Amino acid sequence: MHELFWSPRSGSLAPMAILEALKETTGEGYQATKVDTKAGEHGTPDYLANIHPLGTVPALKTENGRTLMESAAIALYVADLVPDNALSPDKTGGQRGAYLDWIIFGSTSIYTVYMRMYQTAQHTPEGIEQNRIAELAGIMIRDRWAVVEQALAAHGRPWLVRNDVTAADLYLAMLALWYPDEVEFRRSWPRVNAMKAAALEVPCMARAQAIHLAG
Ligand SMILES: N[C@@H](CCC(=O)N[C@@H](CS)C(=O)NCC(=O)O)C(=O)O
Repeated sequence: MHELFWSPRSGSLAPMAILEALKETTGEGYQATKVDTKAGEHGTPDYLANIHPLGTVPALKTENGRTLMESAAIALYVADLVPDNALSPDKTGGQRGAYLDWIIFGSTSIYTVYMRMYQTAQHTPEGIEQNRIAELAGIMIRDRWAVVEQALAAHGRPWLVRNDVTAADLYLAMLALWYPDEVEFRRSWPRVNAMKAAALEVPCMARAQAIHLAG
């Protein structure tokens, strides 16, 4: 059985949603192991040695014993296990490239910028003001959501990759939830906001969100 190490309001939301989809479609459950980051459980020698060497969440212990340590890798890996390409386009089809691109864009170009906004101290070199780093991250994150908005406007679909939802939408919706100003988000990037709202209504995502909110 897969084991997901997760914590509320973190990058474990989309991976959990996809595990929920796997459970729903195949009956294959997973173990959700909550990591109390406020209590520092992600920094214990055991967690660092056996789960994640950087002490972050999420992490996924797979059935073959390998532990995946990147949210995007977990999302991609589990989505490929969901039957009938329900959350991931076929490898041979023309949508696969865009699908991979959006998840990796989310994890490298958006997630990392949020970390500069929310964990500013860890991302500030000595001698530089933390406020300056957070301010620059704020500018960068707006540019990046504008890229997603433009893509949705260009093809006119509610979802990023195809006419129905993929793991890329769930992943980007998770990131959209982290924006600090909901009103600004809705006003500035209405299509992304609509995609986020629609993603939260997908049953697997709604269940994962409920678990995360109950936290
Ligand atoms: N690149 C990693 C980033 C993971 C990450 O930074 N997770 C945050 C929560 S969203 C975390 O665990 N922070 C705890 C800490 O760094 O102390 C991924 O995509 O999984």
